[in-house]
Amino acid sequence: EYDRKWWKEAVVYQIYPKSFQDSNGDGIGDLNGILQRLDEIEALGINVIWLSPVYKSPNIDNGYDISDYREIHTDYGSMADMELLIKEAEKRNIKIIMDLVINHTSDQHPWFQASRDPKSPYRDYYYWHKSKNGGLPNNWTSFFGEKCWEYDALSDEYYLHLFAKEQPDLNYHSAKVLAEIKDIMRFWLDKGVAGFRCDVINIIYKSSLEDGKKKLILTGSEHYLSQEGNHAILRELRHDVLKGYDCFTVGETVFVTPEMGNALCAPEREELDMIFSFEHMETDQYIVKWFKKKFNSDTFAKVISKWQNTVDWNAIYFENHDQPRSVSRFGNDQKYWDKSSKLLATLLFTLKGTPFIYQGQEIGMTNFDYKDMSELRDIESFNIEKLARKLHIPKSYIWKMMKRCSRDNGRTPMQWTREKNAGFTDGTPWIQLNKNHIKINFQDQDHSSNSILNYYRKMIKLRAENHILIYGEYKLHKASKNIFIFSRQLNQDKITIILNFSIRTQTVNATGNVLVSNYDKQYFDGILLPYEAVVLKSKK
Ligand code: ISL
Ligand code: CA
Repeated sequence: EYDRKWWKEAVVYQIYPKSFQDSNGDGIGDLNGILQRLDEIEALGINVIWLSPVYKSPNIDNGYDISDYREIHTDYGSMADMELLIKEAEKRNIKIIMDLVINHTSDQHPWFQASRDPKSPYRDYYYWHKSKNGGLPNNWTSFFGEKCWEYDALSDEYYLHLFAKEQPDLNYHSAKVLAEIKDIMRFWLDKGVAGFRCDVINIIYKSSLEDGKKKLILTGSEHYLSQEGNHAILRELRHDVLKGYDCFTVGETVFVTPEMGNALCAPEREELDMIFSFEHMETDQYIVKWFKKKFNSDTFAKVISKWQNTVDWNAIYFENHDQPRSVSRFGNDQKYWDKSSKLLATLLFTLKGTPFIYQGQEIGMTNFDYKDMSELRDIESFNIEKLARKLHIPKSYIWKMMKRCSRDNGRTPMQWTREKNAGFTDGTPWIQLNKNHIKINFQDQDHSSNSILNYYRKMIKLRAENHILIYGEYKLHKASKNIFIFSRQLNQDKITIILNFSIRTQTVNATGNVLVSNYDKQYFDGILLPYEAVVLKSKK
């Protein structure tokens, strides 16, 4: 028999609260808005909601810069609203996991403010260092295209920040920091949350602050990527906190190979339960995401396959709040918008692992239709634009980079209706809606049996009813000529998934009874239409 776990059988829905549903007309999504949409989430077949940060925060990085881990941002509501949301979700058998952002805090966090005084007991909560030879303490570079050190006049020293300068890194060499984090985790677990999505969790421990080997990106990263000390912290959190609760963790882990992935989430390691790996999301880029190459579905399929074969249980995802929309990226958001959205859904729910849907993905939302920088809101985009201008990259090319790669592609408000502001808000949205909400919206799709939304519902139901799609062994059959074929096997049963990632009609050799087809085929004759996806059932 296989190792049954509720979080393996679950389908997770990620909510980016700011862009999901506004309930009070201030243009910002909020907790009450989520509450109003719980029925829709339940009807989709969701078992777990991952809530992107709703804590108190100056929102320099939309909540990934926390100034109080035990308070709700007033934009989103109150702690009472949060408790009600947990309770109402539970009534619908939906659990909630929180975003745990512990690599850094906000520079407005009281710990950081106190730590600016060299004599403060909070001084060692962060990395404070003197200038070295008149320059910065080391040569590291940040995730957002800047230097990693910021000068603070109050203490005449620099502090480390791997992300924006408003996000100082916590120092895990201090036992006090880890003790604080454990308390914060218990605080939320005691409130009834069912676990955490752990932000950049494999870089929290810096083994040394020495200069790094000069690299095109992230100089210095060999001193903090998945260090032994990082593994030790994860085991300690598991042992001292998580073990006492019925919960799970999914780690956002950057720059990991399948082998490193195993070291982070194999069950016997007792660290994380699953991870978001990035390799498949990086198949359409050169070195950094800002330099895109043409999407190649064969490479994509091979990378996915490699992970399926190496890591026993992983998070399956094609979108989140940091990524452009999958249909615009891996599918075709024009003529084959419907078919390719459904093809990607077919893949999402038939791979081995826990599937994560990002809000709007279930209705095939696409990248933004903005015209210039003034419509963007993301700090990463602003910093990269600044850097690109400094490097004399032509303005028109910079805008092209933004259009394809900006994180705001995934942050346009949820398209609920065809009306003005798409039912997201009665006020002025904090970020512009995509004008295509007239064509792409929840309400229309809810009423159309053939919609992408109803295809998602069907696939989620199919997965829930067929343990073979959850626990079955994965096997690759073909990843070439834009055709991806794999199977899942359990006991005597076999399910074969056949995907045509192209606009060409192609033929393949496969037989079985049709379980699902994005062309509503009743039987399969080996001919694959553009972006066709078909799931066949047979005996081994
Ligand atoms: O978004 C990325 C690429 O554009 C990633 O490099 C991203 O910065 C990285 O995956 C870490 O992301 C997480 O931590 C960041 C935050 O800005 C992201 O929203 C979050 O998902 C810092 O907390
Ligand atoms: Ca609001």
